[in-house]
Amino acid sequence: MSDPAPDVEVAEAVHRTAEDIGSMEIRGAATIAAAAAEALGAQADASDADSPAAFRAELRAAARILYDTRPTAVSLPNALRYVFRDVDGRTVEDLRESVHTSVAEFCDRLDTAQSDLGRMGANRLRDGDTVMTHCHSTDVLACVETAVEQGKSLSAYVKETRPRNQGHITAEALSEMGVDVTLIVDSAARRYLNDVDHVLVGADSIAADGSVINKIGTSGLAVNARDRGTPIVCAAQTIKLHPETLTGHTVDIEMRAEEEVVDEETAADIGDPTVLNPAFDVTPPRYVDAIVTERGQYPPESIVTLMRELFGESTSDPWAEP
Ligand code: RI2
Repeated sequence: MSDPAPDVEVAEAVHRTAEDIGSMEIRGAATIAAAAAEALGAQADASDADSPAAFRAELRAAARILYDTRPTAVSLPNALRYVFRDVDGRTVEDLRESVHTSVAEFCDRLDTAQSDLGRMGANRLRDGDTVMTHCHSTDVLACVETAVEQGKSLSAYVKETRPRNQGHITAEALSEMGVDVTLIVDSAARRYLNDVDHVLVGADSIAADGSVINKIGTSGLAVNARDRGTPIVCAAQTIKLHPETLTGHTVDIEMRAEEEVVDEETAADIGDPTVLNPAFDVTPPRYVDAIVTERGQYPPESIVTLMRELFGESTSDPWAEP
């Protein structure tokens, strides 16, 4: 995507947020969405545009910088679309205010969606159950937290999730909730699946056919879970539904730096192999038992009906030049 026109001012806060999303200082699909929306609010605040057209051009340029950070989690473009949808006004002041209203409404809806989803997901969990987690998903944690608040006692096998070990964040969060946590290396998952009542994963994007795009390793886990007969549930707010897949687009899988897998010195010691580091993979719908959203629980194959209802058949790209 092209750089914004050189005369368009983009706030420092937007560049900082974009860098933090790119480096995964800010990560997790829902967290990225909130940060991107808030960065548009910061852009509106920082703007000294002298006309509504100039204000809109700046906002578009900011959105483009945010959009370009990570390609897989659709919550990011969906957040940008949401904020732009309600930006309206005849003066710069009106526009600024409408950005703030829209950002606040978006962030409120994210919070509400996550707690509604948490209640749905908690209904699946029974007192004494054991779950297995992959990576770190705030939507998954919302389900477990609600179940714990309902008085259910839970145990968890937490996969460490190489290469970035986000499982450590999950382990800490679950321990703080009072869940009995066992940390395992990723390749030990199959060994313990017989002891597990539910595999719980999040999503970065969900395609119209019900495929779940989530942290690398999810698809292998799902195939193993199916083989063992362990139900696998994806907890994903509707902001993770990828509307462009309705019209045949595919979801880009982000490739990240080799250094996340092996440092330069070690790579040199082992003969400098080619290193591939895909951040996500695609789990076909036949390996997923249910997708839990704030709008209820869906068999993956029927998520398309919800996607149509919420997004229609076409999407806008507010970060693109008009
Ligand atoms: P929540 C994460 O991606 C994981 O893949 C996780 O399952 C997903 O986002 C959803 O996270 P990354 O940003 O929105 O760590 O449920 O690459 O928090």
